[in-house]
Amino acid sequence: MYNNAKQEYAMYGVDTEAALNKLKDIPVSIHCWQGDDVVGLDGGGAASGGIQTTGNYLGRARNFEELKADIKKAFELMPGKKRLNLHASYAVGATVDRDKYEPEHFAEWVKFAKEIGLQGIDFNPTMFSHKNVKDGLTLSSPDETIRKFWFNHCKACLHIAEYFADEMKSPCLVNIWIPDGFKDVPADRLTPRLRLKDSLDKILACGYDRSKVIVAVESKVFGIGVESYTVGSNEFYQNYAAKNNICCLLDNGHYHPLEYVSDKIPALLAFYDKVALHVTRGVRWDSDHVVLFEDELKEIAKEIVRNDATEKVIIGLDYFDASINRLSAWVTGQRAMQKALLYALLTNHSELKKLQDNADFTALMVKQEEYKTLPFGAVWKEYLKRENLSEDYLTEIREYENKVLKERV
Ligand code: RNT
Ligand code: ZN
Repeated sequence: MYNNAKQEYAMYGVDTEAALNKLKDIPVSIHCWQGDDVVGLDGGGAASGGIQTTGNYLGRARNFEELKADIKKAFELMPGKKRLNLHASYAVGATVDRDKYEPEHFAEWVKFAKEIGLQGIDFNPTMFSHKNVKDGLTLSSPDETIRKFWFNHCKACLHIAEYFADEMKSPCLVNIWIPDGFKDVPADRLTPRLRLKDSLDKILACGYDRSKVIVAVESKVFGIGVESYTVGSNEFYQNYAAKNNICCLLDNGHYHPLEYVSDKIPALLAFYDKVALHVTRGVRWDSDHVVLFEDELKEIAKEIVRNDATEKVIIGLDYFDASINRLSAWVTGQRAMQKALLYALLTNHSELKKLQDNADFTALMVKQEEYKTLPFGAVWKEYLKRENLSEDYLTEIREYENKVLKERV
C-alpha cells in the first residue's frame, strides 16, 4: 500500500520519503497537565482562573509516581520527537511556596525526561490555583505584594528554565499566561494593563540567558467567570512582544470562533523569528477539547510546513479532557498533530503557490480538492511502522486501564 501511495504522490511531485524523514524530526511539546486534570503536585487543587476540566473518568494520576507512569506509557504510543511541557505547579516535594521554587524541585523531572529520551523540557509559571490570585488578578493586581509574589515566581521560573536548557541541551520555552480579568464591565481597562506591562518589564529585566530561554506571552479573549475583560489580550501581548523582542504564543482556543490561528501564524512570521503555539480544539469557546485531525489543524500545519517554519514555530499541545481515558486523550491529540504535519508535508506547495501567483484559482481549487483523497492513510501507516508503532493504541491503553488505572480508587 505504501509503495502505491508513494507512486501516486510522486505524480504530484511529492516525495513521501522526504516527508517521512522530515516529520520524525519536528518536535512537539506535550503538556503534562492532561494526565491529572491540571491539578498539579503542589497542593493548588483543581484548575481555577477561567479554565476548567470537566469529566470524572477513572484513574486520574494522583501523585508524581502515577503521573510519570502515565506519561511514560502514553509517550511510548506517540510517534516522533517529543518534548515535555511542564507547569510550575508540578514541582516535586517542594516545601516552599511558588515564589521560592528552585531547580532542585524539578530535578526529578529532568531525570525522568532523560530516562525516556525526550528532546527537551518547556515550562510555564503557574499563576492560577493559588491563594495569591487575589480577586482574580496576579501580575496586574493593584496590590503590590501580590504583584511582587508573582514576579518572584516568574523570576524563579526563568532560573529553572535555564537549568532545564542546560540539562537537556535544548532551549526552554517559558510561557507566561495569567488568568487576570473581570466577569463584568470594568471601570478601568487601561490601568490593569499598565500594571501588567510594568510587571513584565521587571520580569524581563531579571537577566536570563536568551540563548537558553525563550519567553512567550499567551493572550486570551475570555475565560469562564472572566467573560467581560481580559488584561492580557491579543493586542496587548502582540505589541508587548514586538517591542520587547520576545515571543507570542497563540492558543487556538483563545480567539473568536471565526478568527483563525492558521492565518495569524504567517502574519507573525513576517515580524518574528519564533512563534509559539498551544494547539487545542475549541468547541464554541476555549473548551480545551482533545486535538483532532480536522480542517483548522491541517491549515495550521500547512502554514508551518509551507513557510519553511518548522524551526520557527514552537509546537505545544494544550488540552485537558477528564471525560475519557486520559492517556488516550493524550495520544489522540499528539497523533492528530503529527498527522496534520504529515498531511502538509505531502503537498507540493510550490506548485500550488505558483497557481496562486498566476491567478489560476480554478486549478488551485481543483488541485487542493484532489489532495484530500490521495492515499494519505497508507503513508501514515508506514510512518507508524517505522516508529515501531501501529495504528491501534487503544488495545494497549485498555490493558493499562485494566491493570493500572482501575486500581486507583
Ligand atoms: C488557559 C491557557 C493556558 C492553560 C495552561 C494550563 O486558557 O490556555 O495555557 O491552558 O497553562
Ligand atoms: Zn494555552
